[in-house]
Amino acid sequence: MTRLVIISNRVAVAKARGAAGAQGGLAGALNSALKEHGGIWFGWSGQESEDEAGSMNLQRSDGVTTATIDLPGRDIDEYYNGYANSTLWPLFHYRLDLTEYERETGKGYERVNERFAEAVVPLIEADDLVWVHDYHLIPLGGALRARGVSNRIGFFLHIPWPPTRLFVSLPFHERLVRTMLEYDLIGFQTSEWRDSFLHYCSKELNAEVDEDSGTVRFEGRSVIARTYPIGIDWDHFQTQGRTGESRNAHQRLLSSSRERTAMIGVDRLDYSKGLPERIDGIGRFFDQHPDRVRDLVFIQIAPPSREDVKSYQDIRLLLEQKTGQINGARSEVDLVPIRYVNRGYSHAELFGFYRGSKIGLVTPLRDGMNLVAKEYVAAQDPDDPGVLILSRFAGAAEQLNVNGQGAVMVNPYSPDDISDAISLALDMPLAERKARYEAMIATIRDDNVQSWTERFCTDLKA
Ligand code: ADQ
Repeated sequence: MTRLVIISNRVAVAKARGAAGAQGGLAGALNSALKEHGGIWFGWSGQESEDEAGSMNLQRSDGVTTATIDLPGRDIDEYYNGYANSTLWPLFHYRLDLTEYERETGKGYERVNERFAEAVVPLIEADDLVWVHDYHLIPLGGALRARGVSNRIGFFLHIPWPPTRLFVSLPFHERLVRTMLEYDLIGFQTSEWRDSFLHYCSKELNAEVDEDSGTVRFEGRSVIARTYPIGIDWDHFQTQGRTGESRNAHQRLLSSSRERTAMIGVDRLDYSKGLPERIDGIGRFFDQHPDRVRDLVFIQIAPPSREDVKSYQDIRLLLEQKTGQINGARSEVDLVPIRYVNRGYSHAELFGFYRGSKIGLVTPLRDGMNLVAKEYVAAQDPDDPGVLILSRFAGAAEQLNVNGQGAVMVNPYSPDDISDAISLALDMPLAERKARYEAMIATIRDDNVQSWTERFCTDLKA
């Protein structure tokens, strides 16, 4: 069988089981694909190296080899905090207002991609399938080709691809996309992101594009762009839901919310997730229905992420302020309307919290997919399911908005829309909740992360 070489910014080794935390499903799926195919997972260790050279750390466990390198402090600043998280992340989430355009960090980004290529090339064997992940490593395919790697190389983008008129604000945009055309297969979460990419290739590069097959022909090479919506690790998640830890979390949530309906949000603390806008929507709901403060408790779980980047420090402050304002205005001695929890939980605990919450509020301003939406539905009791409220701007909307059934769709920028959706969900009769749940559950169960991995690898091989 062909070996698999996975390359991503960070390597999520299955150390202690369940400790993979925020990467849970994806890490598990890639680990199991690696176990099946045999192969290597290569990436940054997350550590800063003492010197420029940096050595490689190889580890083998359960038939999977992980290879990591440390990065010098300057590389971490320029590549990771800089270009990846202060330029590409905001730009690809349509946030030109937060995007920084610094030539120096752009150089650092290219330098680290070269460093990655240099380190990983000796590990690649003739028939290996190479699979590169996400926006940190867009130019890696080109860097590998320049070193003579002629294997099949695929790339998957976990985040959106922006519309051409936004993307061209990036200095050297053409240089970046040209490197992408060195891959054999490029995967996107939704057809919207794929179409934006094809549009760019045709309009800005004058490439020959076949929309149906997703083929892009350019300067003698051809690459295929397709959609592979990522899913959750259904079996693993259900197993987590049967643990004592999960049942405990479920009980804790129920007993603490008493007669009130619990509504939950679970996100990395990131401006793309629409958290302040969500709080505004909840504020609007309480303004419009002051008598319902006693019916609803909102629980927001949001562990901080990327804390070295200023826009992330800002969003945290803003969220604390907005939550504090509503709680200040609406709390009673025995009641706090919003519980804001600044930490992460295991998937077992999240399962229990989702299960105990009759409303799941997932309102990103823009999101590649959003697996929390799928996890929320997967954790529901089929005989008494809760209601998912979902942003139309999440990639998951392409699958979970099924002819007006499925999730209750909202525009996350509109507090009135969020308020209306909460009203609808609070009063929704059981029959409708079941019908909406039924419309979503098959795709969440069957289009899981294993079938996602398989589809991508099969196409890459072909
Ligand atoms: P993320 O932006 O991190 O991922 P998401 O898909 O919602 O977003 O979450 C990934 C995982 O993190 C989920 O399994 C979730 O349970 C976990 N997680 C999120 N918040 C958590 C919390 N507060 N505590 C514990 N765990 C938490 C990126 C893209 C997404 C895309 C994924 C996968 O931004 O659009 O869906 O990659 O491709």
